[in-house]
Amino acid sequence: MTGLHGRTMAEATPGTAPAWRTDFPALHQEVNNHPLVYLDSAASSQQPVSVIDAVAAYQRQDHANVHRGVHTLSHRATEAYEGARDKVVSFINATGRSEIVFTRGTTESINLVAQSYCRPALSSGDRIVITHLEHHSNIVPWQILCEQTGAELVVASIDSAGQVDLDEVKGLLDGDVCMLAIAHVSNALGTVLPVKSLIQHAHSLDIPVLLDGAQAVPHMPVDVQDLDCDFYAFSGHKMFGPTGIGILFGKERLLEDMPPYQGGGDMILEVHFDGTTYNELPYKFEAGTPNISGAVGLGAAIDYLQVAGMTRVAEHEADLLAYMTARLSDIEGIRLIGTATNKASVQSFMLGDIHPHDVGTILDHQGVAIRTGHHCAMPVMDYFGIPGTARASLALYNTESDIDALVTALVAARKIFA
Ligand code: 7TS
Repeated sequence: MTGLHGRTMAEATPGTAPAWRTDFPALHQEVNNHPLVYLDSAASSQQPVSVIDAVAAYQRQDHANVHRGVHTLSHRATEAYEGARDKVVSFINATGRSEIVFTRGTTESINLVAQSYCRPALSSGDRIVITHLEHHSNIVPWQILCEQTGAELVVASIDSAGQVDLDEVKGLLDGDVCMLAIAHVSNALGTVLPVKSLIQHAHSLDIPVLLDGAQAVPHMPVDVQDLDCDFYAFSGHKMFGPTGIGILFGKERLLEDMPPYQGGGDMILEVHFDGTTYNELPYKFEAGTPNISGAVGLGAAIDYLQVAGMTRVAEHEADLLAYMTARLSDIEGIRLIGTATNKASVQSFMLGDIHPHDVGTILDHQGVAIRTGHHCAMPVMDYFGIPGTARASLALYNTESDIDALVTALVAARKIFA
């Protein structure tokens, strides 16, 4: 197989980015008469052929509803669905299946915690602490909760590099705080937050911690027992799996005490008009027919990442991010947004006074896919006083030649607007 970048399978060393690239069919196409350079994995990553094939095989042979049939296909579908849950358990080192709830994505996972864990416990005067760099998914569910309960949302500030101040966040935590909900990695800025230290401090005050791991899980090893977080939310489609499937990890003793988030089939043991008993974990939180093929694809994506090795992925992306930052810094008139000391996989920037959307459009004409706009992090844009940024985001399949193509396209964009 020859990719558009001229590499052959024979040249690609196994376990390196060029080899990983060959596994992703979508990367090997032309867009606007240029080889596609995909630098938008923070929005959604591409899928390896093993994921595409696993979903297709499931759809062709094994599809039926789960947990409810005596027939063979229903058994196969149940095995595939529950097998995917086992893969998640091992991938993030949860203590067991009861701690892994399948959801639609990070967004639903966070809403579930807000409504099921926090809402029954909250009263007026209680506080939820987040940071200024959160994705809207980790802002709006808490705003809704505050409207419902009279609780207060407290926001820890960021500095001009896009970092949170550990001591400031710690200073916001006291006995009235019922949740610290923070990103593990910022999607707009790439900042890696000092989550372990914050979790330790929060726990010393009996405050539970939710981590939004949407931008961490595809890029670094994540061990929820080592982190000791209480909840961890992430999405399948940012980790080389399908859309519409996500995960909520929750510590079993917390999930056990939480009421169901939604009612319906599968989440019950018995239903009578004089009372209903709920199913055991994690099914209590999975009302209705779930996204079975999504789970199958997610399981295959986890298999792919386990073989790739998350430490190797993290090392590759760290090298690539350093290369991208250095190359972008050399472009005349560029302003990098998000320059934290500890970063992962993302670089936002402004190119002179060219509107980010214009930058994105000109890059697309050259086959380079980046995201432009507020990245669902409007408060970050407010802080920097800008309407949005252009953002290049990396995944394991990117290479230095992708960065070179980005830089060439940006230099061309500057000339057009000069
Ligand atoms: N949290 C973070 C940190 C994210 O980056 C995203 C999606 C979400 C939550 C929501 O995930 P979902 O799968 O439930 O939608 N981030 C982006 C992005 O950066 N560009 O498009 C989506």
